[in-house]
Amino acid sequence: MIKSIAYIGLGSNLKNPIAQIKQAILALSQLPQTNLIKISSLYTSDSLLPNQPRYTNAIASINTYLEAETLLDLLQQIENNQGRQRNQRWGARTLDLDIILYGNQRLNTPRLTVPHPQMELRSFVLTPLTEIAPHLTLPDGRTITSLLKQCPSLNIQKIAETAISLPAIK
Ligand code: ROI
Repeated sequence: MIKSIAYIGLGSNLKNPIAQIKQAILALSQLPQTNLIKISSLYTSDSLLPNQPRYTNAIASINTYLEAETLLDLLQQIENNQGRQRNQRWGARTLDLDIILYGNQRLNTPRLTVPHPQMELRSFVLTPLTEIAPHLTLPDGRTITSLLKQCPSLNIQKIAETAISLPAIK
């Protein structure tokens, strides 16, 4: 099996978003064949869509032996465990977990596109990603810092240094 570093985006804008994200980080730390490496600070930002509450977001990096689609299955289970209702695409949600990057791979299957196709428009992905992996580049060679410079801010604000302290959950 091959070990990959993956970056997971966490987001919530319903039912105590900070608690949702902390609980999701705990669940990530318990994934099989996976180690949590780093967790960014927590940030709030305006929704990309009008008339939704602001979101709270963070990024986690993991080392994993799971295949990308197996990882996706387990992330969707975590979302469902935290009461995610899939009624409207793009609707407000208790928890959203996205695979942003999976090693240096490009994937395009009916369920999964990696790198995340909208990451360059998402300050709430690029800002925490730059915080934990400032020298990261995409499979096409672009740097995340160059993407962040051209990305709309969505009034992003850092609200806490770290989502959770790692020793507390190990
Ligand atoms: N907007 C922000 N700020 N953060 C998100 O995580 C987020 N997720 C979404 C949409 C509705 C696109 N907007 C978002 O799914």
